[in-house]
Amino acid sequence: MNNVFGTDQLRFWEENGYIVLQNAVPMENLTAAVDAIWSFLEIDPSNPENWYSQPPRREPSCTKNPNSPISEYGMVEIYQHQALWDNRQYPRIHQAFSEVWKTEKLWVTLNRANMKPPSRPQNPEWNHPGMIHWDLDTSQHPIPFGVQGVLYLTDTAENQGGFQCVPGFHRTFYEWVKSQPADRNPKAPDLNGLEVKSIAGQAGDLIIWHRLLAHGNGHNTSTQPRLAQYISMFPISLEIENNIPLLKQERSDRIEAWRQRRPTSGWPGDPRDWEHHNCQTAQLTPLGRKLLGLDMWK
Ligand SMILES: O=C(O)CCC(=O)C(=O)O
Repeated sequence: MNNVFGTDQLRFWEENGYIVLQNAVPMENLTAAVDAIWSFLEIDPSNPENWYSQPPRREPSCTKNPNSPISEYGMVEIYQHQALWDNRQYPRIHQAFSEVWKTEKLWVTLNRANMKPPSRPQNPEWNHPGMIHWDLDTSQHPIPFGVQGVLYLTDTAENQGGFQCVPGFHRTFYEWVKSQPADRNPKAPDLNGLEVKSIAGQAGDLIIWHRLLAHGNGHNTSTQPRLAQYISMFPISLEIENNIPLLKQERSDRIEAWRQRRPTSGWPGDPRDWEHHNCQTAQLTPLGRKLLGLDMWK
């Protein structure tokens, strides 16, 4: 496949720490993923009253509504649906991650989706202002390179609760950190002096970001829900390749999760076990089998 990113986009990536691939998947894939999220949530989206019908789980301590399949950040506990797999195994998405990693030998993350309804006074539990964090411990040395990604399933305005980040922070982090107290939170920055930008996008935009960018999702003050699927890819690290028992364990955890339509270990998961009861094991293409770890990259 031809490269999907041009020189200007790659320059933008170096500079800002994120990059956007437009039309990452066809429209029918987006529609299927949106339908899957609503079915999973047992919500008929045609009536806006329904968008609020699942009370959100409070993150990260899960003290409120611990059995809900959706969190106050809009994280939807759906992982193995065919529609999600069809996006993961879409060749253009793999090509984008291959260009960022400079290798095609990647595994895909078995991550979830997002649905954030608009805030409104009647549903204060859904009035989440948004969050900014890192998914890694930024006190470690050195911080290994890594990326994360999100696919916008519908057009998303700047005030619709979509992806937000501190652009360029992957370059300025090391200077910035010298100005911070020793007991700073290594998972979330003090935002004083940092500029958070909301990234509006169209349905089908895939945003890939450097994981050193402080990031999160925003406050949905629009009139439409925000819908997205998280997709990232990573090379099978040498450490894992060289450590056969670890590779076996990780592979079998992934394959079992796919086969049983359940999350891999470490995710909150869905107490209803909806995917296990309502979905078939997703069909994988030859690329999908490699991205899962069912077949090995040669
Ligand atoms: O919802 C988003 O776009 C950002 C999600 C996020 O913060 C994460 O995946 O760590």
